[in-house]
Amino acid sequence: MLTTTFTTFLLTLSALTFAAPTTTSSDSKLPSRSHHAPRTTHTVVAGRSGLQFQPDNIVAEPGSIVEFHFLPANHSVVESSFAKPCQPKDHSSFFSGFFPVPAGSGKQSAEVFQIEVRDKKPIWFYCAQNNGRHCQSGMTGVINQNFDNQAFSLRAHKEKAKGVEGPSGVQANVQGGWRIPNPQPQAGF
Ligand SMILES: [Cu+2]
Repeated sequence: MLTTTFTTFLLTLSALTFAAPTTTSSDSKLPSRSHHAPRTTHTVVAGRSGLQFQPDNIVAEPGSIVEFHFLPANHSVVESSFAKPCQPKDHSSFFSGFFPVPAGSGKQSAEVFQIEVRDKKPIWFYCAQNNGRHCQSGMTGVINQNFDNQAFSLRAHKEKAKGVEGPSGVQANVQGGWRIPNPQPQAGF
């Protein structure tokens, strides 16, 4: 009798132990994509109508994707801080590499660069092309600007960028996002 009760207790215990839901992560590469659905993609075009990103002031929910498309001639996108507009924010800041596209080809780059928005904090970015000083000439932007604080506005950021005297910085490698074949070659036109 006692044995039966004890066995029942053990069975109940093991049922409880194995009833807990388990989560698995199959993707160990960095950065991993989080698994939100449905997912919104915000398209940004670099280099249309001169040295600028269009749009350059993006509001994006956490979990959404910002997809950069590149027009002639040779643009890039790098994450910066507010305080230092034309330098990578830190060693982990995203960097797309450069996207050479023949001038006058009427085409955009065959590849795009995607980043995932992780939270609601402002993400500042710039183009690191030094031939023509793109960052200093207005090629900066922001995702999730704090609209309640004009001290940290995109306008203030562009003013700061204008005053940068040295060259713009890049990372050693493409990182912090996905450089992939252009899934929407007509996007942004
Ligand atoms: Cu550029």
